[in-house]
Amino acid sequence: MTEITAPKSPVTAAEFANEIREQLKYTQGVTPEQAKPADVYVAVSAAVRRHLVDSWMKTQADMVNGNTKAVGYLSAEFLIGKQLRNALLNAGLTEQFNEAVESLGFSVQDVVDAEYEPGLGNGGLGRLAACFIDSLASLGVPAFGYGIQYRYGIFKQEFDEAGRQIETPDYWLANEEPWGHIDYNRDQKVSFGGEVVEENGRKVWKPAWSVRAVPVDYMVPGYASGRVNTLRLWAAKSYDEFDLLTFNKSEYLDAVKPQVKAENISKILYPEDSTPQGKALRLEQQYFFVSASIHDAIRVFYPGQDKPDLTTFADKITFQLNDTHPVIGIPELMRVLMDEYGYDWDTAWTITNKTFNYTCHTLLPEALEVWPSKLIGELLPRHLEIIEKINDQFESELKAKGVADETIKDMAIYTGDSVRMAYLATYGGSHVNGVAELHSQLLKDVTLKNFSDVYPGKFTNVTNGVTPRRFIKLANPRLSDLITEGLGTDRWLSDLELLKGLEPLAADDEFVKKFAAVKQANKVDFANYAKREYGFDIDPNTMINTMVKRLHEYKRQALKILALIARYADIKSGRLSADEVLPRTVVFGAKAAPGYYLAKQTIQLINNVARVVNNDPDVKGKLNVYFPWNYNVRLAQHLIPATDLDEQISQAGKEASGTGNMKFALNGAMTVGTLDGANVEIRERVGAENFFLFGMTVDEVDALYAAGYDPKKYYDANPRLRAAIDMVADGTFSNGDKSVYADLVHDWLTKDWFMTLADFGAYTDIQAEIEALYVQPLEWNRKALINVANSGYFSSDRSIEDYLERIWKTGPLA
Ligand code: TH1
Repeated sequence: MTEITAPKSPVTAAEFANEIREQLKYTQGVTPEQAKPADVYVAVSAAVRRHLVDSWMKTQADMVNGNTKAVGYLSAEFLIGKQLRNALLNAGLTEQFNEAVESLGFSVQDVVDAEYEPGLGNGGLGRLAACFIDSLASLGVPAFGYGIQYRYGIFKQEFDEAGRQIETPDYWLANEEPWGHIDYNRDQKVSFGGEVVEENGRKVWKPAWSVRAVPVDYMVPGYASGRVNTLRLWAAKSYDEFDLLTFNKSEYLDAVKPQVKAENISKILYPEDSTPQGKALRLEQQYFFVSASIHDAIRVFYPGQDKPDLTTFADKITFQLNDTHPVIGIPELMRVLMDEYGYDWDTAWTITNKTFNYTCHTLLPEALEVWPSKLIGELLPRHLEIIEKINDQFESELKAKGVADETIKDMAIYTGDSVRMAYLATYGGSHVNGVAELHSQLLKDVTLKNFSDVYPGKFTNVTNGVTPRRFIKLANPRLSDLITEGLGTDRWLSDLELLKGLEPLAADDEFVKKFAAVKQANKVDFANYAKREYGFDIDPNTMINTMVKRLHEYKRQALKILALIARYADIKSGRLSADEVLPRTVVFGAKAAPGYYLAKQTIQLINNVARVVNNDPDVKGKLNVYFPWNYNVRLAQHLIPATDLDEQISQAGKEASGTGNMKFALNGAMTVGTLDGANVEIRERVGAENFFLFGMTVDEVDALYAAGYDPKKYYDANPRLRAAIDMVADGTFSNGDKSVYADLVHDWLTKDWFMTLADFGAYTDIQAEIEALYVQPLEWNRKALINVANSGYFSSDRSIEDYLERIWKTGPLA
């Protein structure tokens, strides 16, 4: 008997179909006969939302009236993906939806396809925030996600004829968006600029301009918890519509200037990943959402109170700072407590310190935000004063602790010229965490070493995780069914460590064959999807080898493409005979920041290698390369379940965690990877014999830097590497034009900052091991299944439980 704990439907399919009809009629004003799939999509979404409203209201009421501290997850990015299927799953309405839609004469696929994916994040950091709010709701923990409703999300990626990346705006709000509820009556005023004056011995900020922050609420339904939390994304609106006087003088553009300025704040997501973009508008965005959120929390938790007792604030809500982007919240809460509510400095500091915690997501020192003091002074003059005072207090504290003057200088939050947001966050909050064991260790030993020496108790680790609801249940229904069959229960969806129960089944050949059949069926599905969406002809009987992530030098897409070129050259030159070659389909997905020159050259190179290889009869059926454009959550959900081999090949010490690595392992892909980020922990759990490890360790990387790294040596010593680089240089992938990749080649041979050339040999060597296993499907799949069985730890539910215990000190609603 299989135990099923999934949420039960509140209605029958026929009743749900009626609800859809009602929505179509009374809200959208169309008959089922007139309706298009997009109308049905809107109607269904509204109908599901109605099923969630009672739980949503009850969750809010229990949160405000009870004694359970809430979590406020402050994040500039929430990469939530499409909403409909996830909402249906959590409302227990999936089957009713399928039947109802068909009974209305529509195809389920068409209705689901009508949803436009919101791209309100860049990559791992934004997707992590989305997984975390899903887990918080599923665990029944009261929480708000607080962020920005950008009008334009991450750019849409296209490729031109030459294979170059073209960015086009992502206007995701072009059609009706049924999930976000705009609540004009719960708006907040956010002010900027002006000056600080003294009035009656008190500092008073006289801002120069203000914008209206309007909340747009998204329900965040938990899985089988009966709880629905809120993702509150702020949209910027102008207080001044337009200046009628100016308009009447026919100066139409000038008349709308204030409006444009205000609304620009939430207009666009910055497309940089892992690097800061030092722009005034970015600081405006950060302050905008953080200020609105802090005021919103006071409104929510002290309803109707003019003089609330905010000394209890840290018992009502704990704010998690998702990287440095919301760190301006620390001086903002200080200002609110002192200037708006009259608390003294010390009381305000105690509350602020208890309220905030900081997650650092990177190790690249250049990626920690540093703002020019001048900019902060112009935009937020009162905050700059507060930051200076925090810095003074910090210096005295360090002196009193006997820290050397030199070290105190190195640790300055405020240097005079600039403000270091990571340092402000570390001092201003109670806890600091990294996102994988290795990363947290390096944070303590390197990036924030001085801070960890003085405040060792502040530092902790919380290894990232991913939600099994979206990334197994929704993305991979076949595997989900097989897991449930194997375990005899579907409880693994809310307790992923139960996957461990699959381990004995890895010894059962019949079960392993079923597991292999799931992968094969997923590959066929993906091939069809790739044909339909991109026009690709993927052969599902080849190994599907995937590398999807942002394009960044440290992630080393260059290593993959050079190895691929070497393989191509091997076949061309006859070094490898055709029947020695294991047929492979390599799939890339990656966006490059628009201003990141080498990353964009790498994209162009991948596209042109694909063009040359896929059109060369000499390698036909042996090697194919595809680069579907515009990698996003939807594509991830199709591609990950179909992947045999996943690439996690960053330079050791550079990838803070990675979360794609977890999604692939959980979906039964094998990983080829370095000892970096969460790869280390994945390998520990699935077993060294079930993971393809290669490459230098952090210590070896450091030693090689120290000894003086010269990439040219590796080029000279390895003929296959040399051949590959020479082909890029000589125009093989640019119709003979040697200039196209000249800068990329020059960088490889003279700088190679992330030691791609040094790891090339180890990376190509391990391919033999990979292929020797792949030709034994039963053994390959046995190992892949062992990966699934031992990856339950990488559920974001476990990450959230770690946050609750180590940092937030709160739990589920009673
Ligand atoms: C990523 C990290 O690179 C990745 O290793 C990690 O798994 C993920 O965060 C989640 O923790 C980062 N994304 C960003 C984005 C910006 C700035 C810094 C980072 S670090 C904009």
